[in-house]
Amino acid sequence: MTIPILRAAIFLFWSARLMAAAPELGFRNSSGQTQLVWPGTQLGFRVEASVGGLKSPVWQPIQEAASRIDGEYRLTVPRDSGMAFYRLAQVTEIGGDTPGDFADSNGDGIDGDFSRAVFLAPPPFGNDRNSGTMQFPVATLEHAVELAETVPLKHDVYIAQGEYGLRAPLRLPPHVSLFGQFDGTTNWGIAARNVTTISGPATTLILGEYPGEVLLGLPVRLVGLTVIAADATEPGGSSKAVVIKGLKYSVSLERCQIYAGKGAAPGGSSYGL
Ligand SMILES: [Ca+2]
Repeated sequence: MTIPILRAAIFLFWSARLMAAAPELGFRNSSGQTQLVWPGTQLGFRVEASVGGLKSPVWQPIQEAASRIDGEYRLTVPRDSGMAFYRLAQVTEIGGDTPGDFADSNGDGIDGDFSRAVFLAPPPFGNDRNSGTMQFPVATLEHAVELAETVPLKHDVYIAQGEYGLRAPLRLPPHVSLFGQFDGTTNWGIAARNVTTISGPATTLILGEYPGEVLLGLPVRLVGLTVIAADATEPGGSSKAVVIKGLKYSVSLERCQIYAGKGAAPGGSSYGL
């Protein structure tokens, strides 16, 4: 039982020397299983296992996502009678995992692609002085959308459960998608039971007719959100939760609940979408 572990240790040392950029992969025994560990600050790596030994290695990613606990990534692997070889490999696919399907298909540790997203969570975890990463999310939807519009390759906002209040209607840029239902921990797990609410004035979200819009050909998705518009206050005004107007790109709303407030007399109406 100890021999496979020893072999793995030797290879990991050799591997770390050849690939200086990769963090060192450590291991420990945990309740009769083997736990692979690496620093929690090293985002974007996944564990691969070789099924062909070391003479003719065939590296395949391990499908299970690592958990980030106490400042380190941990991944428990089965201990059987055969030898096992593991390495850390950098995840290079940009856009390789579409969020919202509750699966981590590119092995970077979250449902989605952390390299493409701005992260948003309620305070105190979220803070608009942060840079919007998994460990340092921002706190307001307005600022998250601003970052997603301006930071290269970051077109998505991943939003933790909680309520985000808008003081004014928010017009979404033409290539920014919003994904709710994350859990708001540093692991950024996702579950259908998590409720992410965007509440705003009588008009809350607006899509289309963005000033100076540049179309990148990216579909826009709103996933796992509850949008609540306030009652209209101006006489005759309507309450509109999501307004879509003059759209030149595709938008999809998935698993969203949209609630308009009451229209104001005389003749104001209530429009969810
Ligand atoms: Ca992923």
